[in-house]
Amino acid sequence: MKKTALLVFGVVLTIVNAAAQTPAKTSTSKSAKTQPAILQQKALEAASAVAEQAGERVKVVHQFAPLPYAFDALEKAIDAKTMEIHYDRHHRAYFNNFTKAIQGTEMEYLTLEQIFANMSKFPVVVRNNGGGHYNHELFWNIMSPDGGGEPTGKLAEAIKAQFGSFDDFKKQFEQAGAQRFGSGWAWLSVGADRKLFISSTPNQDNPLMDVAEKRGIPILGLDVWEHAYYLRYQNQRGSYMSAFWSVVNWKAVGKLYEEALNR
Ligand code: MN3
Repeated sequence: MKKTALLVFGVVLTIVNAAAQTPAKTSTSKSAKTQPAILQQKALEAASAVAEQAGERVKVVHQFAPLPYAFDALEKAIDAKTMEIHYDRHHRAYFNNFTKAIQGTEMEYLTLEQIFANMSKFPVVVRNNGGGHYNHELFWNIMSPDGGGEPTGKLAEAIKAQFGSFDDFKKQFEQAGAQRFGSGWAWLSVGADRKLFISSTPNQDNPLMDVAEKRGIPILGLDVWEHAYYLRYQNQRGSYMSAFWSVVNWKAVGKLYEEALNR
């Protein structure tokens, strides 16, 4: 049996000869770097295409990446206790339940984006927990203790063109979050027409899923589940959403925007 470990953009893959009957073994590496899930997916897809050409199957190794900052780093918007519970319990549970749910199924050979694109064909447990894993990884990576301010460059231009001004954009985005009844997310995404749009999804759905009302590539997401804000803000979701802007990492969002345009 031919087995090759690939390290692509910090993502570890194990390639196993398709003819082999032995189940694929997975491997991880301490050198793997933290990457937004969306960039990991791109790397995985590229590696997967190469492996498929060689008649091999790629088993995707999902990773629960370290939080890119300390629990108390975003204090100006989100308190340390909320961050700790949110990352270490909620996100970790989504991750564990997702990897457990796909074990021994065809989904082990699919990237998150490939699963999301066919979401309606897969079990709800994968939709909730795979979505939960992806959404939170994106969320952690579009925030930073050095965040805030305004976007620059191409993203700033696109926001102005699409929403009138940065302030109008923020208003519409907060509205999407406020109008989400119960649990869910507010999103800024790039549509198939390459234009930005704002949307909201229930539970752990996201715009990459074939079940989403409006589909696109998310570049900014805000968790509006009560677990994301209740300790400090109680029922004041609006106060949490307006504080969120002080920690948004526009540099990271701008990078995701350009990545989305380059697909
Ligand atoms: Mn959450």
